[in-house]
Amino acid sequence: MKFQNRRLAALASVALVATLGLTACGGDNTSASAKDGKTSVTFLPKNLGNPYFDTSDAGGKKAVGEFGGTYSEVGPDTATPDSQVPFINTAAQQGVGALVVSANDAKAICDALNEARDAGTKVVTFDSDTDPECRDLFINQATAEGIAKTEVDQIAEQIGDSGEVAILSAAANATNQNAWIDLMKKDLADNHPNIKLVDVVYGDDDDQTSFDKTAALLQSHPDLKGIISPTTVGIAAAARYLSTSDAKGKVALTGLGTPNQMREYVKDGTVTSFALWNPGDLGYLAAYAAQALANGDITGKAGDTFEAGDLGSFTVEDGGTVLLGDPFVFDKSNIDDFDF
Ligand code: RAM
Repeated sequence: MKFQNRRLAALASVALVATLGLTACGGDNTSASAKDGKTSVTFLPKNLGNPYFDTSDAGGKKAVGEFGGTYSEVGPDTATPDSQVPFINTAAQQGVGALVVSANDAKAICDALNEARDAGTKVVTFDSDTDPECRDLFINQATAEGIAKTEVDQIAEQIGDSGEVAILSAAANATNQNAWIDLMKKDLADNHPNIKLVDVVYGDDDDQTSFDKTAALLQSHPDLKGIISPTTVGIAAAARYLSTSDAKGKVALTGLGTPNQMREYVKDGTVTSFALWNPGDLGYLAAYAAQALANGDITGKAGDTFEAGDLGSFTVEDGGTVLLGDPFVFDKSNIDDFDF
C-alpha cells in the first residue's frame, strides 16, 4: 500500500510535467561528462514516438532537473534489435555520465553498452532489460510474475475462463514482453485449462502493423474470444480496430496500456480493463539510479540503497535490479483519475 500512495502522489507530478509541455522530444544537447560534478543522463527508449516512452522519459527529465544534471533523449524510429547501437556509440563518445536504456533485444546492444561502460558511462536499463552483464542496474516496473498474472486474470474474468485467446505483442525480441509471455503461457497451462492460446503475433510496437495484425488474428481465428496485448502500442491499435468492427464487445481485449490512449475504448465498451504502472515514475526512478551510480554513491550490488526524490528510498535486489512496485488495473471506475 505504501507504494500505491507514493505512486498516486507522483502521478500528479507527471501530469504537471505533461501540462507544462515538458515532454521529452530529443532536442536537448548532451554535454560531455558530469560538468561541474553534475551528471549528464541520456535516455534511449525502444523507439521514439511512443507515448509510453514520452511519459517515462519526461519523468526522467524531471528527476535530472531536480538534481541539477543534464538531460537528453535520443532513439531510433523503429524498435528493431540493433537500431539502438549507433545512439549508444554516440553517447559513449560524448562521455555522458549515464545511459538509461529500454532494450529492444537482450543481446544485440550488449557489446556497444559494454564499450560505453569501459569508457566510463554508467548503464541503467529500465522497462526492458539486457543480459545482466551488459548493464549496471535494471529498473524493473513490476515483477514479471505479477504483470503476467494480472493480464491472465483479466482475460480469464472477461471471457468466463474459457475459449480461444491470442497475444498481440511488441517486437519479437523484446526482453520484457517475452518474459511476460512465457509466464502467461505457464499460468494459462497451470491454472486455466479451458483457455486455449491459439496464436502469438508481433506488431513491433508500430501502430499500423499492430492494427493489421489484429485484423489478421480475427480473420484466422473466427472463434477467438480474447486478445491480450502486453504493449501500449499494440493494445491501443487493437482497441481502435475492434471499436469499429463486428467483434466489438464480442472479442475481449486486455493487456498493458496508458489511460490516455485507452480512455475512449473503455468508455465506448470495447475494453473492460487493462493494466500498467506509472511510466513517469519508472523514468524518474531510473534517472535517480543513474545519478547514484555516476556519483559513485552505489555500485549496483545487492543491498545498495539510494534516494529517488519524491519516490523515497530504494534498495538494489539480487541480480542488480530495483523494483518500482505493483501493476495497477484501470477500468471505467478509475480511468478519469489518471492523465498519462
Ligand atoms: C510499450 C513498450 C514498452 C512496454 C509497454 C507496456 O510501450 O513495448 O516496452 O513496457 O508497451
